Amino acid sequence: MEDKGYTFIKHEKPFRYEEDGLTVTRGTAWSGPGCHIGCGVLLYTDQDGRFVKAEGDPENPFNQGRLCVRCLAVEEAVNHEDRLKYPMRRAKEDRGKDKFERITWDEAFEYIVEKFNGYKEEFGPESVTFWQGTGRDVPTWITRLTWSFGSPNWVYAVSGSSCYIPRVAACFATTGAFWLGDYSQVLPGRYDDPQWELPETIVVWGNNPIISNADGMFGHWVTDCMKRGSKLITVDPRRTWIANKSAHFLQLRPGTDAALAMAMLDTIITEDIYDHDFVDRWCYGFEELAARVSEYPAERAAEITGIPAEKIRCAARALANSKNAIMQWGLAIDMTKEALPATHAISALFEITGNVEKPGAMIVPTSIQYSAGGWGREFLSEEVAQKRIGLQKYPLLQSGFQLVSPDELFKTIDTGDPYPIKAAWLQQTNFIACPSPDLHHTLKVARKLDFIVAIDLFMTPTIMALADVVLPCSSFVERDGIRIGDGAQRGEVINKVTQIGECKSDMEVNLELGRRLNPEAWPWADVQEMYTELLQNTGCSFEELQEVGPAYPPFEYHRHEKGLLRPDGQPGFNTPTGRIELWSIFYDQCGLDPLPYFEEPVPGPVSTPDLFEEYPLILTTGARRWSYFHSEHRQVKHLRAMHPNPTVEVHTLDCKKYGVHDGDWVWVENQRGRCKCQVKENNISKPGLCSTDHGWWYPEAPAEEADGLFGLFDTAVNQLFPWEPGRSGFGTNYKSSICKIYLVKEGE
Ligand SMILES: Nc1nc2c(c(=O)[nH]1)N[C@H]1C(S)=C(S)[C@@H](COP(=O)(O)OP(=O)(O)OC[C@H]3O[C@@H](n4cnc5c(=O)[nH]c(N)nc54)[C@H](O)[C@@H]3O)O[C@H]1N2
Ligand SMILES: Nc1nc2c(c(=O)[nH]1)N[C@H]1C(S)=C(S)[C@@H](COP(=O)(O)OP(=O)(O)OC[C@H]3O[C@@H](n4cnc5c(=O)[nH]c(N)nc54)[C@H](O)[C@@H]3O)O[C@H]1N2
Ligand SMILES: [Mo]
Repeated sequence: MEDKGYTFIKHEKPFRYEEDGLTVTRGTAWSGPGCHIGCGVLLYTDQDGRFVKAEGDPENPFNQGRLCVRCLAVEEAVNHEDRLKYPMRRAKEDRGKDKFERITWDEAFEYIVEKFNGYKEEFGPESVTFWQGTGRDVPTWITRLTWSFGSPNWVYAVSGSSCYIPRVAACFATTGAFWLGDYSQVLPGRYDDPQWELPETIVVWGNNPIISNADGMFGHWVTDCMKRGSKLITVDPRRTWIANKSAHFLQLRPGTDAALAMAMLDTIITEDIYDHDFVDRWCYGFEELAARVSEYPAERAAEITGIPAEKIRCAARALANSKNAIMQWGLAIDMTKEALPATHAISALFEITGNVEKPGAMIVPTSIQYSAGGWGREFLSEEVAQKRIGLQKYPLLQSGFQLVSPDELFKTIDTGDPYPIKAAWLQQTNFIACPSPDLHHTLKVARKLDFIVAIDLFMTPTIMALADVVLPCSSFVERDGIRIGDGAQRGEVINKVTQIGECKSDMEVNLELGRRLNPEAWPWADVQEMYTELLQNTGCSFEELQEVGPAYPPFEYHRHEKGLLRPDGQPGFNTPTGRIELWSIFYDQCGLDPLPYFEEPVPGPVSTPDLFEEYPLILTTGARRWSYFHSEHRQVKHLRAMHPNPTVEVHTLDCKKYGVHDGDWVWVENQRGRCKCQVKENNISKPGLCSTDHGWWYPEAPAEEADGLFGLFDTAVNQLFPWEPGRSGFGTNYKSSICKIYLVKEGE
């Protein structure tokens, strides 16, 4: 081990030991089944090598022994009889039919290599595309696979890339970094570390951290802080548990977040309670911002958002007058069409109040990963890189973002313009059932692909409808792995404790396939050797980290003052002006409005009043559930029991108005399509708002496409949404639409 200033954990026991006739292995729970964070776990196996249970590891500073319900039930998912256990192949004309045949791994790899190389030769490497879903643990490996094959087309098939990416894009464009709330997670001593200070205020904005634990953030850090005295401001159309515990609850109409943020900015500026010193020294464009937000006094925002003006002002004052504050924001900000200006406005709230790079405020964690944002870009030629789909239409994609514009990709697959797309590699995504809108159109277009390979833990509607080759993937207890970066920066390991069927991990598969496609890019003998290369910043090999992880990089506050946020070592932020750009030079150069703005969601009561007469309820979708990660876990009995069917939350007054009752099956419909849900009568929203689940399908329903594709055609809420991103190419309205509800007739 080499000393690189990292802090390690002193464990009492080795990483593997015996206890009461079981073997206990310490490690991390990271995906699959799906999860964003990677909690410290103790994994128990019996004498036959069978995985028995997972428990939280009290020695791990990240989760301190706590686990969510999906990890407590992970044994059921791992040992489930429906797991894919060996590679399979199906003739292209049998897509949609349950006609897969078992093949060997070698046959699978050889077939894929032959196909991919064939397209490369005839149509160029850009004709082969590589798809992932939400960032489980695949970006590092899939980018290397994509780029070392020579393709620029790395795909995440959600319209407007509207998960996390809009927030990251907006923060990078305007501040040169991405910001996280400081819950002490970067310090191994956590809440007891003397450097850390408790946030006085936590603003929970379009996020439900207790349930979603999103993007590297462990939700119970919020309750840990609440217990120590932090006050909350919550911005959500639904009265969540956290909203009920908040000093200020701003119950807004979905999709109006930017208007609310601008009114709060206006209050803070006109009442002169912003941080003058920070704004003078570190912000650019304050006067212009002040002029723009003066168009949104609280009274105007009250009309738009439905929140009384005085409530908006009080919340703005509480934030501005706090010694330090965290912006705990979430997906709802990305899932609005003009997500970029919304993010710009919301970030300005913590920026002009000086909640930057100080304890208990917003921080930029030290990066462990030299591969952040993708690994192996050097294998992609600049000439081919310019062919990335969407780059011409959306200049913002130039700014270090390596993904395609998914909206443009579907047009390209459909039309062959500007070039043919022939193949797709699907890794960790169930795209027709979960991220992609416009199900029938999407399916029709995707079917034009000549060759589709998927790797997954389970059979899914996407695989049944589209895949020509299926590869069985390991869960996290069946593989060695590492977790570096993403959210709370720390380096740690995932340890293999069992084997199911012939499953291989994503990393083994990418290494083995990558080596066959471009040996130079994959020189390692095995995954452990590959991990050691990636861990080089920690000074540990994979095997060393098994014993001493997690590894924490050195961290300090106020880095903008010390020249630690810019590559040239100058003080300030990594933007053209060296300041936080409230007026963005980069947006201006991309032909976008350099200041935040608000645009009404479409469709909606204001933007499309005629449609709203026919579909008189506001619709939001996808609020996270404890027991499911997106479209996963529906086969896991004890998790399914917690939430057996897709639901639509309807207010009591609307239940009366539309003649429906709790437990009734209804159609939720708008001008684009409909889906079937069970009514959950409650009053957590205002009357006039419905909220549905997302990602539903029924693993127990008939599988073949002709028989409904696991019930998907009835149940997919994304039939109600189009491929339609915001002006920048980022953001879309999955969480702010309109609908009507009516009872499902017998036999339907
Ligand atoms: N209406 C609406 N739609 C939404 C949302 C919403 O709020 N509302 N949310 C959106 C968001 S934010 C996102 S990120 C997308 C998510 O979209 P996706 O990430 O595509 O999510 P899933 O549909 O769960 O697909 C994940 C698939 O990967 C498999 N899998 C899990 N772990 C592993 C693994 O380790 N290896 C491999 N190879 N496979 C694995 C699972 O079995 C599953 O089939 O959905 C979006 N869709
Ligand atoms: N259990 C579980 N955890 C997950 C996931 C999962 O599927 N299941 N998915 C993971 C993924 S990929 C993501 S992106 C994250 C997302 O996790 P979060 O960021 O927490 O997002 P959601 O739960 O979709 O929505 C959060 C809140 O936004 C509110 N909301 C809806 N519309 C609006 C709006 O227009 N404005 C505002 N301000 N609020 C609104 C909802 O009522 C909800 O309470 O969760 C991750 N974690
Ligand atoms: Mo997401």
